Amino acid sequence: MGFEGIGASVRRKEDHRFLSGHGNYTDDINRPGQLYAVMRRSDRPHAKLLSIDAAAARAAAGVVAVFTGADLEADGVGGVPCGWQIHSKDGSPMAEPKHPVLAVGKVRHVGDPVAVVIADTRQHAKNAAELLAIQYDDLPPIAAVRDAVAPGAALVHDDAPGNQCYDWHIGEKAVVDQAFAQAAHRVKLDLLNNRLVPNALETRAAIGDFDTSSDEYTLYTTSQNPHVIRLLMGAFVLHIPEHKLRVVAPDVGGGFGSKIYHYAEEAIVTWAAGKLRRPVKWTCDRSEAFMSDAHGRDHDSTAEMALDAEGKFLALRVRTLCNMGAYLSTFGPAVPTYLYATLLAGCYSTPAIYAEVKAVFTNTVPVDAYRGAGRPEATYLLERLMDVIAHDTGLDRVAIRRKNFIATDAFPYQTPVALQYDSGDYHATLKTALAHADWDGFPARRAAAARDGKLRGIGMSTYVEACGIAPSKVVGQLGARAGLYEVANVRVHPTGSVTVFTGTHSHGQGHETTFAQLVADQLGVPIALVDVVHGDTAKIPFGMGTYGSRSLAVGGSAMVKAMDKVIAKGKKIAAHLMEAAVEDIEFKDGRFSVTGTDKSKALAEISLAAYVPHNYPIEELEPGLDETAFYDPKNFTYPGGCHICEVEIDRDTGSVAIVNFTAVDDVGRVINPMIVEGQVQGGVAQGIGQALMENAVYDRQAQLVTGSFMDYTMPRAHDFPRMTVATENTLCTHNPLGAKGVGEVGAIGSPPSVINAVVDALRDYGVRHLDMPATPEKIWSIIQSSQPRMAAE
Ligand code: MCN
Repeated sequence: MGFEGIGASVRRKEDHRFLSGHGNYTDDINRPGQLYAVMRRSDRPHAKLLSIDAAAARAAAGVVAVFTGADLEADGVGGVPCGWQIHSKDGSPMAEPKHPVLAVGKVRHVGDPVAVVIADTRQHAKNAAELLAIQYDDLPPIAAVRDAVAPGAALVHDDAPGNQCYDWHIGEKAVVDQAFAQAAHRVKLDLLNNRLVPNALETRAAIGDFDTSSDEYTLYTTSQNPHVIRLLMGAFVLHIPEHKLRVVAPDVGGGFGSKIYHYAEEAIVTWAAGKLRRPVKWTCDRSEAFMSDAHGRDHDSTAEMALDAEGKFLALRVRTLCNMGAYLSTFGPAVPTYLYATLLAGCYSTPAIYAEVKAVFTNTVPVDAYRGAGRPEATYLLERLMDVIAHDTGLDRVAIRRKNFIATDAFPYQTPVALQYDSGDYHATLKTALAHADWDGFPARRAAAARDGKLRGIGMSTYVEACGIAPSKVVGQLGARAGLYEVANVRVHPTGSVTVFTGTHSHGQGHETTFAQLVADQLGVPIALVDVVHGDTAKIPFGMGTYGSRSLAVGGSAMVKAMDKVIAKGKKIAAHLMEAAVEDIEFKDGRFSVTGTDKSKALAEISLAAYVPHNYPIEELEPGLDETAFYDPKNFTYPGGCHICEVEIDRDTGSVAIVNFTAVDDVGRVINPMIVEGQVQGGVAQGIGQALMENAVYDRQAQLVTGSFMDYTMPRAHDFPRMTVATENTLCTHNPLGAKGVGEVGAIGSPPSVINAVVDALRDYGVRHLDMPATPEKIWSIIQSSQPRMAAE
């Protein structure tokens, strides 16, 4: 056995299970007597729901039940709750219209569930769902944010005047306005952040079960945070006390944020299982996922920077209109406010920042966090603005960034938009990235490409992100309706193997390996003897799940604290067994020893004594070696870095090939370098997807025209180059591991670097900005419609 502790690139323990087909996903679970649910969804974006005639569906083969919104309402089922309340700048709470589990009175987006058909087979349920006769009275649909705020726009919700959810702000407007009045340069950029569909490999699924002997409900679901689902669904939707509701999130095949939220289908199958006294299973198909999984991004922004004559930033002003979709998803309101606008300092020492964020309702699928959640939007805005500033002022792209970076000795650094960064070194990540990408050698490569008739460009993005959102007290003051601590229970078994119960949830991130590595490091137990249990409210203590790259920094820190307790108790037992003072016991590499002697005992000997307490200090110490710790961080962690992208554009087709990609990220102490590299690569792949291909498009009638993989372009392996991934490691100063998050850095840092490279490749065509995705069609049109300013070299 080689070294398996912190810093070892050990192979992922879970992969054998996944690669050999032994994963246990929600759809793999089948309960005796199980029925199948199929949702009938609205094909209208906005309409009054006049009537639903279910007679033919009820009479169809195999059908056990058909339920509508009226049935659920009559039974007291509540609406889908929102987990974060924002207040507008005038102090009023956001508009929070009711989100019925099944539509009542009105449908508000294509895909809004209207009725559920439950039958003995999925096919029977599907067939019957088509027999439902639904009468609608169409209302004017709204898809785009600008249409939603136009005077006289139809209302998505009667109780949200002007379609406004909130009108929020951060920063000092007067200070910023004054800085603009005195500035030598003012640079302005309008930009869109395209709407994305998350598309995890495993679509959502849910099984509701009811045990008549114990009156207990169980929900198996594709979730990133089973306890939060239990809390929201139990308390607000179905009114089931927590001790009678178990939520199990077994293996989950990717989430990227889209499986954080409590979805209507989870409540529907759980409620129906109770009514029918039989398990009810629902599995989403792919086209259904396009119109029912929460979407991501969808911002329409204006950014303005005021600069002095030397290019130092004086003030930043941002206005953003963001699309909430038809209803508020669990964390939707928090994304464009506390996860976006608070990041607008980026890695720059801009002294004054003012941002206004207006969130509006439209007849589209609800929008919520998608890998990065608000932070990619902030980074994209800032990093496009950097290049536009360079374009407009003639300053060098690298120089403008360096000139305005927060100095390496300025940490802790208080930004003007609430956050206090604890550590970072933006000069170091930039320098390393420039070297890896051979930035200085680019002109020669551009000239060589031009000789082959290709347009070549290079772009960078320097970013900071905030992850492991915390502390609970502060987020509570900001409107969160949940705590954001994490919990771990470390159970050392009598013969020294260990089970860790964590409140986080792994759905691709490799926690079963990295968390076992923490145990190997701290307790000296080989990872083969460590099991990590997550995702079942009946097994784990009340935890907050996985999102916002929090699992290591928050969940891992809770584990460290729990292991500290194990060691402290182990020392007392060891002191008793070896007849020494507790102060003289030290613990290292899995052994307790008496300082200055050759007396020592292995952890397994101590744990055996703890569970077989024949010779044990029973007067002072409880038996057992099983410790729990809760950890509520003092602050976020702040990874930062520099991504550099190099592209080549085919003039005839407008298609973009990424020929080099370099990511240098500072994620603090790294537990498993191989997993960290994989996380960066995955995030960058999603960032490249957003920048070049992915786009959820609604037409003016609010029909989703990119509702399948035929129309919604997902990047594939051949779209990616071999990436250079490296890390710099300034430590987080406030968690015991010194670790920062890594799960989202790739999706945050990469999109602006790609667009900056594309714009650079097109610089001779007078291009200053291009909205994502930079599709071949867009680029081809630019090339066709303008003459290059100068002949290519
Ligand atoms: N890690 C490490 N050293 C560090 C930081 C992290 O070794 N300094 C390891 C961790 O131990 C963990 C992994 O890297 O195994 C990711 O850790 P972390 O940054 O704490 O992120 P989370 O585990 O909380 O995962 C959430 C994050 C988010 S928010 C999205 S979205 C995302 C992502 O992770 N979704 C993913 N990565 C994903 N990867 C897969 N395969 N599937 C998803 O749905």
